[in-house]
Amino acid sequence: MATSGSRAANRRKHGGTAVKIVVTGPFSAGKTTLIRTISEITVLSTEKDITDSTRSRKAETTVAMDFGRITIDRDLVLYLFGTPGQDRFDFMWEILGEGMLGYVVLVDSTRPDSLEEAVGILAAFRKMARVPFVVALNRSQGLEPADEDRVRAVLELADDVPVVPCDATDRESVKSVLLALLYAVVDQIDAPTGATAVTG
Ligand SMILES: Nc1nc2c(ncn2[C@@H]2O[C@H](COP(=O)(O)OP(=O)(O)OP(=O)(O)O)[C@@H](O)[C@H]2O)c(=O)[nH]1
Ligand SMILES: [Mg+2]
Repeated sequence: MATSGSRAANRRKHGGTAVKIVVTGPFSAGKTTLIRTISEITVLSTEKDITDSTRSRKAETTVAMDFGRITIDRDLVLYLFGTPGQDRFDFMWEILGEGMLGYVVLVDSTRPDSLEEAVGILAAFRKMARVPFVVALNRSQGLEPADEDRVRAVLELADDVPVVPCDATDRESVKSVLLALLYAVVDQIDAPTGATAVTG
């Protein structure tokens, strides 16, 4: 006889949905940090020492991917894939984007060039899949309307794309970024023309 406990375990194993979320964005935006902050498993990272001129900004960079996991509830598990930020590793973007439900574009709000770098990355991701995404502004204390307007203009965002402030080192903040993305996914499923975009 199956107890309710074993039924629940079974459901977790067989009935829960695991979805893939990608965290992308420019060099040093905080992608690896964000995934390490929220993951319930030890993050698999592929960081290597930097040897070129960008070394002055930090010692290591992601060369292939980060991988983490967060359980939202019994029925929903997010697998988080972080991309490299340097475009010499951009061949990984498409590999990591395969089958994603949605993605986060993380930008360092303290560096103007980070937003400029995000333009090309976002163009590549938009071309790859018409799935929902959110733009998260790391290292920002709140979000001034003028800052949001600038981000929306530079990235040419539609009104329904969320722009959210973020602290990649803070678990609650990272959680709110992921929830904003999940709400955007649900909104797109609910929208009359959205269902095909999510699956296509
Ligand atoms: N204070 C502060 N530091 C941060 C935050 N996010 C990241 N950092 C620091 O910024 C540096 C870069 O963060 P990473 O997580 O390596 O950035 P990344 O986007 O994975 O970088 P690449 O993989 O090289 O593109 C690290 O030294 C982090 O500790 C943040 O929200 N606040
Ligand atoms: Mg990284």
